Amino acid sequence: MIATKLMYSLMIIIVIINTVNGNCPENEKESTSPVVTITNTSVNATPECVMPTDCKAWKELGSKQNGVYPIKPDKGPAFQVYCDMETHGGGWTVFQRRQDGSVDFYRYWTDYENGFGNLTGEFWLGLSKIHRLTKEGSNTLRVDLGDFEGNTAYANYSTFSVSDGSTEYILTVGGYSGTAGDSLTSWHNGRKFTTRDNDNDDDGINCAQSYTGAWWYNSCHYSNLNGRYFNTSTNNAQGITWYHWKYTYTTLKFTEMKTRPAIPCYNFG
Ligand SMILES: *[C@@H]1O[C@H](CO)[C@@H](O)[C@H](O)[C@H]1NC(C)=O
Ligand SMILES: *[C@@H]1O[C@H](CO)[C@@H](O)[C@H](O)[C@H]1NC(C)=O
Ligand SMILES: *[C@@H]1O[C@H](CO)[C@@H](O)[C@H](O)[C@H]1NC(C)=O
Ligand SMILES: *[C@@H]1O[C@H](CO)[C@@H](O)[C@H](O)[C@H]1NC(C)=O
Ligand SMILES: [Ca+2]
Repeated sequence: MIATKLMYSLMIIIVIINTVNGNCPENEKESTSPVVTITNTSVNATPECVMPTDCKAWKELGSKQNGVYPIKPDKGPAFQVYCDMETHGGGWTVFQRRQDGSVDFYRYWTDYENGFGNLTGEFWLGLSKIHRLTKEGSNTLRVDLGDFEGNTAYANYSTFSVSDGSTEYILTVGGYSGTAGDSLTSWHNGRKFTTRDNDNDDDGINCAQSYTGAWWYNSCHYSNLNGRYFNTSTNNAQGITWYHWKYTYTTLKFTEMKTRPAIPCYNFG
């Protein structure tokens, strides 16, 4: 009953938003399916239509397919994200993926702030968008990992948020459970973000330069998911690593980072 009510509320809100903005084609109002077809999957492409606040809202609207959806988490502009609708209940807004080394992740501050890559391939959604997704309510984080032998593991965090640009996107993370071990809380909770051109870490060197990545470095890291992509399993802390899974800096084949509200939050005010 509650789910049905929420679904109707969401649908009405979407119609209102779209009518106010007047930016959806006429025929879309007649469509019974909320799924929209996205042709341009670039992180910086303009979304076609104003839509729900995140992937969890899309999921509750009835969308079951993984893929690219437009979202509008706050009063700022809408943007596109990749929604994982399958993993552990679905409704996850994915903000990072590594899988084949096709995208260069050794980039500067502006790129990490705004995002880069391809939402259906490798990408970083952007710190400013991750902040907008996590600044309100209670959010969770899930990290999915895969190695070159075909093993997978995950880390689940009951607390997750990223502060705004004026505070260098401080990571707040805690409440670990999972199979990958916790390579975030002890060294990375409360840390600012560091890139090769913006050193906010707690080490004499620039950790992003030394470990060819960009992360919430301390002095320096137990995890480096934006590190260099190696095409084979290697012991190299400059690569994509999650120390507490392997207890070595073994480079990984696959990573995905995703967030989801902890409790339903339908505050459209
Ligand atoms: C997709 O969007 C990006 C960013 O706006 C733009 O540079 C690119 O040309 C677009 N690609 C297509 C195929 O429309
Ligand atoms: C995005 O990446 C996917 C998977 O690698 C690829 O199939 C697709 O062609 C890419 N799209 C663009 C616009 O580069
Ligand atoms: C992840 O954490 C949430 C809440 O913190 C918990 O309810 C859930 O069972 C956990 N999931 C897994 C798969 O460990
Ligand atoms: C890894 O493989 C990809 C795709 O074959 C290739 O483009 C890339 O250069 C390789 N990277 C390294 C570090 O060997
Ligand atoms: Ca430093």
